[in-house]
Amino acid sequence: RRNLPLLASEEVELAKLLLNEGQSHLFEHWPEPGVDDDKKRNFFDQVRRLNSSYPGGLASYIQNARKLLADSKAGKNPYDGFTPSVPSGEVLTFGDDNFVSLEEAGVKEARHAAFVLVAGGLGERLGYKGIKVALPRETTTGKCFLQHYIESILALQEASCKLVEGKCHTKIPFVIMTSDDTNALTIQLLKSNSYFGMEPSQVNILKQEKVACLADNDARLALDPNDKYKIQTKPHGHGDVHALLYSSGLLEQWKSTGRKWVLFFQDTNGLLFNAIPSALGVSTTKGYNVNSLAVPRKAKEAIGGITKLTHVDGRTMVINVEYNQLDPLLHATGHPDGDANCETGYSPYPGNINQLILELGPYIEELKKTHGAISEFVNPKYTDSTKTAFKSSTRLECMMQDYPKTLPPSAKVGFTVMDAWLAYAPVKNNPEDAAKVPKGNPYHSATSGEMAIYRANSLILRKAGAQIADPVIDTFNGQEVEVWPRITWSPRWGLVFKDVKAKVHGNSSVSQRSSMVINGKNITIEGPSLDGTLIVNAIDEAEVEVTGHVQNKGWIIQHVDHKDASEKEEIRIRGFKFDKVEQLELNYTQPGKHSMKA
Ligand code: UGB
Repeated sequence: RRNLPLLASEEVELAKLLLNEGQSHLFEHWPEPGVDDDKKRNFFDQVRRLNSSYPGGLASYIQNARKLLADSKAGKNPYDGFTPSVPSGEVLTFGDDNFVSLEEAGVKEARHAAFVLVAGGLGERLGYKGIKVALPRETTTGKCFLQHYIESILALQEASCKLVEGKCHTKIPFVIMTSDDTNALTIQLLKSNSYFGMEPSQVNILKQEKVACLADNDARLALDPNDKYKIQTKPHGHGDVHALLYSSGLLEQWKSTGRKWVLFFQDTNGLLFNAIPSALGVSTTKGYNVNSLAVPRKAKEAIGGITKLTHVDGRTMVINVEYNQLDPLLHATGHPDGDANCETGYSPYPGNINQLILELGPYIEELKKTHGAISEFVNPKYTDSTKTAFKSSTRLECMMQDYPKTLPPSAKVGFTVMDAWLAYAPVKNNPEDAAKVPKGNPYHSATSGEMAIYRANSLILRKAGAQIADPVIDTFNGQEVEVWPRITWSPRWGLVFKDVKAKVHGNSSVSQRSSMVINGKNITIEGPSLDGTLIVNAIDEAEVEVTGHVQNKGWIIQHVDHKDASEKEEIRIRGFKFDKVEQLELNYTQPGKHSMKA
């Protein structure tokens, strides 16, 4: 008290809170009043923010930390008493009758949905300086992930409304969770691109706060090494999204406007919207309170495994076991090979892609109890086996997919498995790390993320009846990948398989060296044979038929070394670029029917 400036009563309460929780070291170095008073006030501003942004306040944070740190020191396993087994869920096959009818059910229901993108992570593993949602999803159009996500939501909104009689004014709400690391750049990206066509009122940004770092096993808060009046902070993880949604009041607002579903997704999965309509169809037809999307998982792949956990006391739950915990859990429960592939060549545990569909009503009821607090964990790096000191400060973390952990056994928790080629191609790893991924496991890099889009689109067109050439194998940034024809389309053209099938006729063919960009809604590919590059742009009111033979020099793929500083970072990390030698570009800006015979 001697060294505190004259404090407002709230600041006194915050100081007491810290002292009661064993944090007197935070004040020990403070000089007498009159010295650094502004800095001392700023310190309390920070403490106020840390206190109000954590469910239960800073006292709860410190108490939770003490408990988790003690458990960690004692080597307590969070899965003690649980036996893992392989759960059963919905397994979908792309393009079959069941898939098509689920897509239809999902599109119909989409007007009752709200989307939430968690985009607070900086992507240290990718080694890219900007925000990840600003990265091009693919480079035939250069459209970034955020643009693709927004265009996909708008396409769903339009298609869903079309299915109901009369006028439909639904605007699907879209929330983006940012952090101090991503907030300003995300807002700037939206504003400088007119929200990519979405109405600004549809978009809500919720910024997550970081949490205090912990210096030791007593949960003494760490001071910032560069500022002795500041508590060091680090990200708390994507699990923050639940508390933020709860405290924002948006959930109640959505409920009052007839929303039924909240769909969560991550920052860089360019294939995700291929899976959304059918997965939402599963949620609605099965009545799932929680539906997690999954893909077949390669053992040791850095995605969590969806696991059925059975406790000795009889409790069971189906939950994600994070990738770094699955192997020790399996070893500890009589599986000597740990996280290993089975005879299918995949782990028997489906891979969690962190796309969750929650039913809004039960979600709100649960959050009324928990206020969005999610089960946390701590991962201190100890200096030695006595586990008495940390190499660097640590903090509590939480994950959004742990939401079902607090649900009662009566909750309907399910999952939906789809082919990875259709639904999952994240961009997470930098070129060096990706090149070290064991052969046969996915790279999760900018290279594989873009190539996966061409592969998926080629396979979808094949399934629709078109003749798409086989891929060639090539190596970029040390990663061997399949190079399929570079085919992309706008979400409004091919939202669901039925749309694609209706717009592509069986005698169309595309050679391996070709690129095709379809940018418009009513464009029918009436059987052209393409050997080169074709770009078709059309306004909605134009009905365009493309036919005939298109032959030109096309776009040639050039290798780029990731160390080549003369190239832009977003090109270097993918390891290739297009030399746009020749193309046929068709632009339809007038309404009416158009036929193009090349
Ligand atoms: N994110 C935030 O918004 N805030 C944060 O504080 C941290 C992250 P990572 P991770 O599907 O590929 C997850 O780092 O956590 C956002 C699942 O846990 O890319 O290693 C961030 O911006 C795992 O089970 O992934 O692994 C990004 O959008 C598996 O499903 C998202 O959270 C894996 O993703 C994920 O952050 C996967």
